[in-house]
Amino acid sequence: MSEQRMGDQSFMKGVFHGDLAEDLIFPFPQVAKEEGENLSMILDSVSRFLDEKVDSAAIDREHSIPESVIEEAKALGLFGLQIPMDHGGIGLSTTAYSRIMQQVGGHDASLAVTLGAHQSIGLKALLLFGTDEQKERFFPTLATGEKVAAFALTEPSAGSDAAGIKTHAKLSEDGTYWVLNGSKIWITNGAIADVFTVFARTSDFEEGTKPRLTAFIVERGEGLTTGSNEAKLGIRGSSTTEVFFDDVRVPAENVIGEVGRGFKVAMGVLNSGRLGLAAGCVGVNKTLIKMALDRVGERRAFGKYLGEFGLIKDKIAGMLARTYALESMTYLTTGLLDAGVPDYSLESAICKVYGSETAWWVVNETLQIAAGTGYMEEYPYERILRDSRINLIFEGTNEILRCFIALSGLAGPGRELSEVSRAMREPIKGFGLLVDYAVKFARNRIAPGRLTRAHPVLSRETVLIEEYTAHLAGHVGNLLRKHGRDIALMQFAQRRVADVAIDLFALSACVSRTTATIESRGEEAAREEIDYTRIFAVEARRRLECNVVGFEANDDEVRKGAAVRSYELGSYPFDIMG
Ligand code: MYA
Repeated sequence: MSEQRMGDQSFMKGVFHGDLAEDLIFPFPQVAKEEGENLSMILDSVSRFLDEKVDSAAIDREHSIPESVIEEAKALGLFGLQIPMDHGGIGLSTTAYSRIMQQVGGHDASLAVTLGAHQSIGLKALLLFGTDEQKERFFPTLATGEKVAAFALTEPSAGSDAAGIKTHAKLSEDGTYWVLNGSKIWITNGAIADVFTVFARTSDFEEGTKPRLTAFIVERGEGLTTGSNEAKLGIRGSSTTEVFFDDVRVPAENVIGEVGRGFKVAMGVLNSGRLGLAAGCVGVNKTLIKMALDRVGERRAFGKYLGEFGLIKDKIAGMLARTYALESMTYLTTGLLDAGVPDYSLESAICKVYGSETAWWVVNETLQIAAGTGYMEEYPYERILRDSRINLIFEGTNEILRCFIALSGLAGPGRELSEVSRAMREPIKGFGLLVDYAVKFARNRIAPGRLTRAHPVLSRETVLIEEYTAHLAGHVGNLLRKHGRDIALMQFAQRRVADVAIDLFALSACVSRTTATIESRGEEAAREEIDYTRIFAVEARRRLECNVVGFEANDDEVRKGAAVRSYELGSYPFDIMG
């Protein structure tokens, strides 16, 4: 691996260059012994609390989480999981935090979202970018849950387009405070939050130019009001409201990070927040798998248990393998973060997309196995299905995240190619660069990235990763050479690039984790892990083949044409009546 790649410190960004920076993903991260013991104890008490006190059907029916449940969650420390101990929190790593979110998410989505909005994103900017003074001031009450946090980014004109924010802040003449005006929508914890991380533009509005955003800590008080709770499809026990700022005075010392660098703060928060969501989805999947297994073991049809039918076995195998892939990629990424790897933005976006889609698929299949029972309100299936739908939307829609995965991955090779093309215009000055590029190009052809640390039992899966990493790098080069900057507008191609990246990361995570299991427990004891990896790899191969073929042969233009013509008509054009 070249030094520049090492410097990137992102496994997936390396993959876009055709590199497999295996030192970043091997060995599969383990929870440190001391934290593991602490985590087991916390998980025991959290599980007891969830089983004994959290009635999800009632929360859904009543559209609220009982005060007693929130109070007990606070008493258990669930509002301060990652806040450092010297500020009154438990000081857990991201891996341990995510494992707890997994447990909560697997039991009750409304509670998970309330806790997640507080600490996955609400107070995260303080944790990542806050000054010692700010932490000192806010953490003690946030850690105990005496105060609740929320993350206020989204606006009517700024959903996926986070840069479209209109809420603005103006510095007072004496420079001691900012005056905040505007509004936010769909703010989780809106009705219960006391402390909001708010993103506002601190540059004048100029059509077509990106604003300078700044992140502020804003306390509930004069000028800050919240709307009533929204009626929602799912996660009904969580609070979602509008938030209004009417000449709210925010002390200058409440700026988080640098003035004008708020977009970086927002993205930093979301990069880490998306992992909590992915972990929640692991929990949802495990709960559903348990429900599906109970069902197929007790329900009989045509003289057999459901579990004896081939099509049911197929569904169960898919659930197991996809959940294994999700769990592996999520905890591989939390491990990277805990190890101090600075850039995990691509990996966390992949976990969010794959987690939300896998949970959506698993809930649908579990409901299908339960058939009529699954559709009835009396049973939990339909509630879990409703609760799971939001995961594909919030913390970045899966569509916008696919574009982000592709474009962020393409940026490195894009920069390299533009440097090379500049060097070609000035071959004498750029000679060294051209030689480097030619050497790398030749090396990638003869010896594409290799995973030498994968266990030989997984050689087929390893070759699949290596082959398709080379394909991805090749197609990325072709796309960039052919379309240049226009690739930013080509979402069909971006989706294929993102889907290849998602499968490569999932497979790499499975291979790393299964290798660790084989090495520690032996091949025989790693039977399930090996089989889950194989099942996932067979599914992934089908998608990879299809996506790679699609780079050259596709019906993208036909689809675009059909869509655009329908926009003019405004409806479906046919009727059998003529
Ligand atoms: S909170 C609201 C969620 N909103 C979003 O997620 C917004 C989505 N939008 C975006 O992410 C961005 O706007 C996109 C960029 C990606 C579209 N990391 O020109 P650009 C850099 C690092 O591409 P844009 C909610 O839902 C980029 O490289 N850097 O920007 C709460 C570039 O840098 P440079 C990044 O076109 C729900 C610069 O920024 C990243 O404007 C409550 C500009 O980039 C990144 N990620 O758009 C949830 N992205 O200039 C509670 C961009 O140096 C959940 N950049 O080249 C709790 C969990 C529940 C558990 C559930 C259990 C069931």
